[in-house]
Amino acid sequence: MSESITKQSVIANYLPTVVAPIAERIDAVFAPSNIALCKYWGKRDVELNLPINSSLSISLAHLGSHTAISVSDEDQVWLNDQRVAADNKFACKVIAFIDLFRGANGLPVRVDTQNNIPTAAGLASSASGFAALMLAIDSFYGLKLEPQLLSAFARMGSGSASRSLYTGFVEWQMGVREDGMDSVALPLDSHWDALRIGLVKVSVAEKAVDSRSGMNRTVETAHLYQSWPLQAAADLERLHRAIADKNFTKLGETAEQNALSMHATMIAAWPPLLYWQPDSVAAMQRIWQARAEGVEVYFTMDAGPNLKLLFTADNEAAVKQYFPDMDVIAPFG
Ligand code: 2P0
Repeated sequence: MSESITKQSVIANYLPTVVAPIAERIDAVFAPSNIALCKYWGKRDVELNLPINSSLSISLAHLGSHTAISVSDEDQVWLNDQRVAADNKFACKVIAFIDLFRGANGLPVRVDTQNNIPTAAGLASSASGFAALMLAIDSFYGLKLEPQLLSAFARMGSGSASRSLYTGFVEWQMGVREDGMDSVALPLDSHWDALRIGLVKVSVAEKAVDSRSGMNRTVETAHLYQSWPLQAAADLERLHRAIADKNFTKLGETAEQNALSMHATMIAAWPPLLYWQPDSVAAMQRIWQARAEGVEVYFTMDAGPNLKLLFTADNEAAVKQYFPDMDVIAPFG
């Protein structure tokens, strides 16, 4: 753990001496949202968002964030065509992230983000948001950073953003370096065309405890958390094998157990953290019932009440019988 290394000091090593816009505006760039099958939960360095465990995700194809940047006479942050107040938490995070690159005397900018997923509803909008912002900064300032640097820097905005630079399956390797420059995501060279993700929305309301505070609270107060790195390491290996073998049962079982293990550590935190609502539990029970009735469907959940279902294309109609309102995503197009 290093208290002295700052994001600014790490990033400065990789920037040109002068960082200035190369155009009045750049067209919006896109980054997908992602769902972790092996979760990122807990940091070994809070400043740099360095994780305690490696994680593995699947990107959500067309669902994510489009971000554009333009020169402006004052800093402005827009989200889904609405201007966000300058003292809003989201706007402050966006501007603070841009400051890491443009420096103290940088020109004011306008940042426009369009999310086509519900913001702060456990559908990982900060992942796609910071990944798209990183790509927009790279393009606006003409930085031409290598993919691994883009991933490492996006991670400093939000850990899960490191994974949103890529489509398909992505592994974020925890790394061991103090400056975190080996804590980057890499895409897996695997396609799984038949894989489907179902989004079951229980609530799209803003959550009371964001995942950043939730994970820090869990690390600090839950004794049960000590078992998490072992669980995550074993699950990561199982997922790699399941993906290589196209073994859907193994993939689904591992993802569901991983998510429930993460939630167990949250429940064991103090004050306790329970992101589930009664409808979340009802949905879990419906999934277990579906499995008992021979329909192969599994779920994963993040720091929120919504469920993400995992199934294969041949079972889509059967799963819809249980969840008629779910949105279905084909992550491999
Ligand atoms: C994940 N989550 O792997 C896990 C599972 C939530 C539960 O990554 O503090 O918003 O910005 O690094 O990336 C959400 O955490 O946290 C997250 P920060 P982030 O998807």
